[in-house]
Amino acid sequence: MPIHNEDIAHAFEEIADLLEIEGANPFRVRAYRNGARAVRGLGQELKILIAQGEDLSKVSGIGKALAAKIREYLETGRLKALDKLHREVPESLEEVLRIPGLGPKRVKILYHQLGIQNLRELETAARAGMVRELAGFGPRTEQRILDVIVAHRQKESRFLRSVASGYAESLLDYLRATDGVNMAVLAGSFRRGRDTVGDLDILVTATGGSPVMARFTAYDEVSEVVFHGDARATVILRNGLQVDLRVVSPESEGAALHYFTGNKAHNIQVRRLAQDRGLKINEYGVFEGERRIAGETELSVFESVGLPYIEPELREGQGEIEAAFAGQLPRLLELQDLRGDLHCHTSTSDGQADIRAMALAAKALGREYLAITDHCDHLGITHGLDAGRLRRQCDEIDRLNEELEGITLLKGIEVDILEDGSLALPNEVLRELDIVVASVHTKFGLSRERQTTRILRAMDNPCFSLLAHPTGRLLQEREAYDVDMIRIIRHALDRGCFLELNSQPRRLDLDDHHCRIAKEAGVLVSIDSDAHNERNLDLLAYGVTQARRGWLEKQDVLNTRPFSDLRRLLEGTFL
Ligand code: DGT
Ligand code: CA
Ligand code: CA
Ligand code: ZN
Repeated sequence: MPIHNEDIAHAFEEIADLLEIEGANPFRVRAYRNGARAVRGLGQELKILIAQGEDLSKVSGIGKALAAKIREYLETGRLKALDKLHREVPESLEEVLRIPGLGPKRVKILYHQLGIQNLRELETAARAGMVRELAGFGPRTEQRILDVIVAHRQKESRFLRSVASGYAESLLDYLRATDGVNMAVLAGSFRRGRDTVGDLDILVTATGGSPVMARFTAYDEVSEVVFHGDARATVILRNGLQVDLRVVSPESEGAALHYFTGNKAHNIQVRRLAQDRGLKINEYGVFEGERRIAGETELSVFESVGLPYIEPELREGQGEIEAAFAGQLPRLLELQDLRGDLHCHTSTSDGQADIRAMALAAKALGREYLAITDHCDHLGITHGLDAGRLRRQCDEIDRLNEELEGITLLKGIEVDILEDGSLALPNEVLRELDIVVASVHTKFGLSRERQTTRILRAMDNPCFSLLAHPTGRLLQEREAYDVDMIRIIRHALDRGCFLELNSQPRRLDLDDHHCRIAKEAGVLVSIDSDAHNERNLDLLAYGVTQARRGWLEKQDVLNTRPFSDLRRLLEGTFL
């Protein structure tokens, strides 16, 4: 994706909006708005103008400061000023800002006077009649805000698994505390482990007469009841998340669980197998004529059509039925198979805890090893390490390894892959390390060919160990950059290096599809937390779920290896 004038204008407008919310000097705000207008009015792509040697600072509305910003954006694909604002202003305010009719001026008032940080809080305040009291708002504006929020919610697409799970847990606990309820669990895409979910599907088994339906629709967080029947209801929570509830009696538990876990393609295949045997499968059971022959457990459903149990993460209609019949279902990776974590940050760069604290926290989670991989000093990453500071960090790791029992620290770095495929630190520095985690943090917009070659070339460096977050995607925020992942996977095999499955819920990169390709190619995947604090070390659970969707088994994953084997494998990446 080349950078167009519109991209730059848009970034300037975003800066202006965020500055205005922060209450910045109005002249600064106006400068960015004027800059956006000037850029849109140029009539010629900025890249070309610069190549022609045009002095942008002379263009009316741009000036010296913005000219420098334009160059920064064209060269790096980012604006530090915008990144900084994104860190300062609550991210959720931007969803408020996107509501038509709510410009930065009004958002600023809502934020500073009512403390509103997101749409949900705005809706609550509007329903409580607090918004109309603000200067410049009034009852009609308040009503319009509510209308827009409701319409917006219907368009709201998918939710991150990590976001949905927070809401799901409290709702499940609430339902479980209802008279007559035996079981309340999630089915649907959540149970299949998808990284985002369209809605939550809750299955409850309860004895007849349980008040669970009424309790569900009366749940505190429900903002709208879409449908309400005897065995089925659909509601929308205040954050916009839709929840479907199905209630069945306990003897249908397995059949219903299978039916509502899906996906559709998997369900259709299983139903066909049943038809071939003269059976009928629905959410209540497996039937031969009128007689129920299975359905209490999911296993009984599978067995009724001659299948072994198939894990929910595999139920995508992507060959799992065929594999099951061939006796070739994978024995899926489990969280406790992971022995270590090969990517994390400390307060030496942009993390929040020091090395010792990270080591102790990892040990408490049962990890046997942890690679310390702070950012290197490049493109102004806050407190990135240069060669000198890295050497001091290595000394500290040596000391800690002497002192700490039960966990081994690896000396590492997260080094930038530059545009030409070289690494941002010289090999004489990298060679001293146990692991070199390399990643793309700039120039996301290169063509597919150039982006792919850039990464292949980086892998050719004998110091390269592991490609972090290989596609750079940020779920619901940024598309993957355009690369030929198949070629990268093949090259990793040739070079004896590894690919990461980054466990941050917004990354989960590699995705399930590429995990499966890596496995088939014989390239080991490393499931890492990329933790920036002690708490995030447990994000590995998200990575494991994604890995399971990618059919990965214990032997397909680098950090299931005991430390001595890991060492050897990492040394193999050094020529
Ligand atoms: P999502 O919500 O878009 O992330 O994806 P799913 O897979 O959760 O889809 P959803 O919520 O529409 O349906 C949940 C599960 O229930 C789905 O995996 C298959 C099953 N299901 C839903 N409706 C039907 C239906 O009419 N027939 C059959 N056979 N299965 C259904
Ligand atoms: Ca669903
Ligand atoms: Ca659903
Ligand atoms: Zn990182």
